[in-house]
Amino acid sequence: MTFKRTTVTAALPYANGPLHIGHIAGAYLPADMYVRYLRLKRHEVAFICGSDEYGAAIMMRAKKEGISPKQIIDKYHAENKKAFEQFGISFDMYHRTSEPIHHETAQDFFKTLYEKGEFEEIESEQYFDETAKQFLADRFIMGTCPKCANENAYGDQCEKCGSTLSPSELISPKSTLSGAVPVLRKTKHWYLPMQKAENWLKKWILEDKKGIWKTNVYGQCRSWLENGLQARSMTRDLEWGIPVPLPHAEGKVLYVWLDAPIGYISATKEWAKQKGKDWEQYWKSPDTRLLHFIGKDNIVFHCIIFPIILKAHGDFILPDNVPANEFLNLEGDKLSTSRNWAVWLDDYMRDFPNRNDELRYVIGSISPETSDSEFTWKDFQARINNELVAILGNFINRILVLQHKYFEGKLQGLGKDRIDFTDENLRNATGKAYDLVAENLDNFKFKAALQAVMDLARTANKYLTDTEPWKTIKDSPEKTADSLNNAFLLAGHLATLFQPFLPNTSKKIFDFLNLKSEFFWDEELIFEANHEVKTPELLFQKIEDSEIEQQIAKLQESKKPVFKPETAKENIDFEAFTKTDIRTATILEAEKVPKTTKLLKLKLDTGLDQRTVVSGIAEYFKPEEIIGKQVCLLANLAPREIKGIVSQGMILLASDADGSLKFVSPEQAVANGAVVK
Ligand code: B3M
Ligand code: ZN
Repeated sequence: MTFKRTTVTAALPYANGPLHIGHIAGAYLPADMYVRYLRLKRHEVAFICGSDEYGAAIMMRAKKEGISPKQIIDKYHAENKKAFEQFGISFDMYHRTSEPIHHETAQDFFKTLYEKGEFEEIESEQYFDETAKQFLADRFIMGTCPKCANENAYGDQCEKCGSTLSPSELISPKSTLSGAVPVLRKTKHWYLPMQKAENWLKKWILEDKKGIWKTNVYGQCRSWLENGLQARSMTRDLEWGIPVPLPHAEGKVLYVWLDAPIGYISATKEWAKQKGKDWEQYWKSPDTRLLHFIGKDNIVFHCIIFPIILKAHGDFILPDNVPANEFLNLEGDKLSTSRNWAVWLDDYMRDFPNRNDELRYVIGSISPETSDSEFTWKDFQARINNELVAILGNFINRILVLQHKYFEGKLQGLGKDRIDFTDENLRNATGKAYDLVAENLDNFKFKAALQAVMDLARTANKYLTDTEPWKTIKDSPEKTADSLNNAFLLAGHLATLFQPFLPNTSKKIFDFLNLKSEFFWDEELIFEANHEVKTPELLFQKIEDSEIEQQIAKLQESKKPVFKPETAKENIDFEAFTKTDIRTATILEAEKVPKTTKLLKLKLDTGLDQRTVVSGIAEYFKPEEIIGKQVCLLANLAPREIKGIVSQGMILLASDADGSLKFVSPEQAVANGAVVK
């Protein structure tokens, strides 16, 4: 089947936070490289994306930041759209699901399926928060994981042991909105009976896509299908979402994973309207190829649920391929927005201005295509310095320097008007590189494709070393001119081949070569005799150790726990406070309490007397290091026996962000027994 056009979608990022390199590696850079490649092959492409602006993820961020969901999506839609543009992800349309055209499209979709009887109306019991007066999405219920006893498991997943849960499995569930214990309340929703689609899905995926879809994608679909599909509710009791377009559906919205993929269609509609094109060609014509670029956590939604919806609606094409990537990890740990363990795209562009291609190159070289991969700043530096600078940059610089040194920057025709390869090995190597890059990109193997281009750059350097133009210039300048001509042709093809991966670098090389700024894949690249190339500039700057050290320090800094102060206690009146008798005291002796790990037995001079106090500070202080230290003591705490020792009072300590304990002491020594008031 030869396709007339390709619709490429990239997962709609939730507009609930900034973009990081994991997003770029997972979906957006592969999609961009692929689309740039298609455009260079003169294919008709629609590259579609936008912000995913509904669902619990948005509401949770709004609650966390204490602002409305609308404010959240406006903030992060604008930020992410700008960051994608600045980084050079070349969408044809970056839309957003809060736009009216999307509401209409998603509601029409729902109504069509409803009227075709594709949904089952089911009444069930869901958790309801009587304080917040709303039903609770799974993410808004927290409790103890039945599998690992993690007390902060969510209603849909335990992040500690990774188990997928349902709210009813949680032990002592609580609402994260109000802290109340939720109650079960009846509610009606419209379910998609996915099990009814199993047969055609098994044929379409397990047979027709076998050996075509990537093994990580095919494998996940197979396990979903072999485990049997369940009916899944396509509506939710949430305030924030697209209203269910039915009577008696107040307070109900479309399930975000029903509306979001339809966002690809509404975005295409908007784009086609602006371009005077027919959107239906991109979603309904059998001669259109539909590709979804996503991360592995979105596979089931794009390979099973969305195709069921498309097919149920009728007359839509199904995705031809879904080349999902695995995850990118960072410095030995999972990238995490919530733990601020990330390289934020904005930060990168600010810290490394005009060096987007360097990041594209590194991420492209470690693309997590079939398994998770690792980003480290040391590797970032090594790949840039040892490959981009030392191989590609060095080659381009050398030939420009030599051409100006020997021939005033003019390519010598050597009796011909047009300059083409005279070295057949080079011509063949170049032709092979095009074939290798095309074959790998056609199969979404970005790492291999990128390395094939870099290998041609290695061939170019070797060609220079073998032909030694700096030596042949003495006896045979024609030989030198000829070698350099071949080298410049190679440089032009390198620029063409790097275009999908390093668009800015390609433009720079074409500029150095004094050629137009873009070449189609199959376009002839020939120099005229006496073509003048420009004076050399550096293509890349080396990454210095200090730059990397600064980035690693920044990451370590972010590892420091974000301090969450304990909830404030209720107010007391002044009289209650006056009942406490807090005094300064000096530690005279300190020793570990036998058979315990946390306790120290202290002897204090309280100014009133000398007394023994047992304190749970053995994990934070060595006995010998605190002798002589002046502390504050709650002196009139009733004596109590601890491990057989009568403890008379309590030392005051502050629990720091990392959980460590620090003494509360007067800033200057005062007399023991001084009253703290
Ligand atoms: N926003 C999930 C995600 O960002 C979701 C993708 C929607 S694609 C239609 O991982
Ligand atoms: Zn668990």
